[in-house]
Amino acid sequence: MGSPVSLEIIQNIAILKILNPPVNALSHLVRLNLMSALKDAEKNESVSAIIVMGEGNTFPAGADITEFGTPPKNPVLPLVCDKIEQLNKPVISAMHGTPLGGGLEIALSCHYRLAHPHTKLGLPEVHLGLLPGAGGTQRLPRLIGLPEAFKIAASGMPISAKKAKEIGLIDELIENINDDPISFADKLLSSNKQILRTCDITEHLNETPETNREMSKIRASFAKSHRGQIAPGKIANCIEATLKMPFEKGQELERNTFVELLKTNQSKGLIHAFFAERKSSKIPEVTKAIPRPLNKIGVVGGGTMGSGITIAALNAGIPVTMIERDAESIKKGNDNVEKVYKRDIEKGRLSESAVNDILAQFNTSTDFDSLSQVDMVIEAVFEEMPIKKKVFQILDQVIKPGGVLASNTSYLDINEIATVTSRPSDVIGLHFFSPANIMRLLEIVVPSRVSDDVVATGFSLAKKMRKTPVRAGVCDGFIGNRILNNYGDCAAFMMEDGATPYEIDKAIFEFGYPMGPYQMFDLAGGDIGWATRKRLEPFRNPQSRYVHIADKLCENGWFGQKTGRGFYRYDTGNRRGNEDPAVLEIIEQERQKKGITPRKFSQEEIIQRYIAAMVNEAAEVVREGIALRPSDVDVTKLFGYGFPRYRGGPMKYADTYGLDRILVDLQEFEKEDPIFWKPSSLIEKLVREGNNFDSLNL
Ligand code: 3H9
Repeated sequence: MGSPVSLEIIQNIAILKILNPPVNALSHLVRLNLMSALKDAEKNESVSAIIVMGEGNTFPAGADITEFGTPPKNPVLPLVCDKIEQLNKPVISAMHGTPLGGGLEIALSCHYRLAHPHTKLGLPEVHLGLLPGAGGTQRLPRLIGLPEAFKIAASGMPISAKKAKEIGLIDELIENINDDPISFADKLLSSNKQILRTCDITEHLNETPETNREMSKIRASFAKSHRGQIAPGKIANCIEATLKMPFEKGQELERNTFVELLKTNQSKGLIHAFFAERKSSKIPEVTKAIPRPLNKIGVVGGGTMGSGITIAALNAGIPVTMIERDAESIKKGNDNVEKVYKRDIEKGRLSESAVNDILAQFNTSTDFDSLSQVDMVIEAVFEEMPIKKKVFQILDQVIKPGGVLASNTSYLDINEIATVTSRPSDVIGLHFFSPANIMRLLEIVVPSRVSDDVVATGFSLAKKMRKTPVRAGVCDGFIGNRILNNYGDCAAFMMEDGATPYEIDKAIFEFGYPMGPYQMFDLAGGDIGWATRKRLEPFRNPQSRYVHIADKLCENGWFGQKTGRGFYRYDTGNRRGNEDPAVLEIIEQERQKKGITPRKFSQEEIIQRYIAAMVNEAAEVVREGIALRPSDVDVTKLFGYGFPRYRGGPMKYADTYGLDRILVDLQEFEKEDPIFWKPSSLIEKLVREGNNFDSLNL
């Protein structure tokens, strides 16, 4: 294997190119070779200037994340950056693609920075629970001032090259990534101002009341948007240190804080989430088959789900024909779609002409025959088996051979739906989450007779729509909703035994969820869960505990936000809702009927039970092969159900908490309800073997 860093000398200019596909991550081998190429260029007397760039797709997109957690090997990245900055020959970075994290830190230590206009520059370490650990927190404020540096490092969001030029992060925009840096170097060598070390710049390091005010404002806003996370505050501390200590001391603080953050469970959880998200699309069918084309799709149903799916497809550049049963429903579907684009225009996200171009790809019809030429049709009608079956019988008649027939069902048996068609190998489940144009998760449900290329087509649709796909097997509720039902039941038991829904919501919110389960049920609509409970009633184990409280609320017509009342009251137009004494009254009546004397639940116990119920069902989902691996459960819960990303997902959380401790909790709870709390045999096996869920993440 050749060196990942090449050194080419053109006249008196040394060009160092980093090649480590796919993203030119700064692995140990890259750092070693970069350091040695820098030393060669330094020693070579014919070299007057040095250009650093990335080969292929991008300038380095950061440190090699796979090396985190292993002992650091010299030369560590901060040393490479210092070496660049201290060279006595001008060093120019020529960036394209995504110079991120350690990649951008290399550029910050160069004496000049050039970037192609399409370049996206950023410091995304915060997304991994870390901070820029190779001088980023010390050099960026020196270049662009504290507030801008803090926003870039604490948001983790990349900025465009144009913006980078405006704020002084780069010196020039370049069109030709190969020739323009050489011209820049030539110009530089003929001037007398040649070496500009970022560590020596002081003009932005003035502590003014405005800077202090702005920093406090940004700190407060990140404390809210990154609630519960350690890294943003630490980033602020390091950035503010530029005002208080010399560069080397600031670097030391940064390095020590980086090492400290690397050891936290938050960073371990976020790094797990990074790889889990990418692993979820690595499934057997995708390696075996080529996806079918997706040039045009049909959507049946123009309600919330159907219109959301339509928008997701249109945004992915796929023309859509929407089917509804009559003119009135067509109008509603149309309005649902147009409303979203109107808002995009108002918010300045899209221009009017861009929206017109998108909507030119959108048709509606009441006639199923209009779908005859689509490559895929996604059914999003009422969640009732007879209705779904009727739609699939029609689709079987009208869709061209080879077209994919997909159902957006969130619970129902897709094997059964497939039986009404003459082509079960073309039938698949595509479970979108509401609002489908926004939510990243897509459960791809694989029935027993579907062909591999149809599954691969589902994953290809997800990619086009920039969704995060998870492969799920067929069972009631698939991965996400099946597990939700279990911890929903657990919450109901705690409520009946003494906790109020408000205490439960508070505990779960403070665990890191955006909202608690009862706020979520109110938002989604209590009628949805009610319909599922009624559908499952005939199959319920008569020995299993059942809590009637939610049904009682539904019987009153209290379906949540949409009816102004659910577990909370929304009568003042307040979307967060107020606690409702009438709900507490209903809960009390139910307790009395069952002779339950309410007891206190601490916040800690609420979380302990809630998570144990979630993990126990999730283990069954993995054991039965409904999810391919524990990390797929994590992705489902992170992207579809608001599990706090910095905890990595329920399975990662269980590993961190200790699977043996989860088992002890389950065994303890089992004493009060042996049916509900029966520990999953997978957890028992893993604990017996001294293993954890991560051992199954192949
Ligand atoms: C850092 O720099 C710390 C320093 O401050 C201090 C150090 C002391 N390492 O996302 P994709 C893999 S922290 C290792 O699908 P895209 C990825 O797993 C780092 N592997 O491509 C995937 O592998 P596979 C700060 C990495 O085109 C493949 O590359 N930097 C890394 O959609 C393709 O990735 C970041 O956090 C990495 N750094 O997006 C940037 N990056 O094919 C993280 C990617 O086996 N990366 N891989 O599944 C990204 O945000 C996106 O990958 C990027 C490309 C936007 C670059």
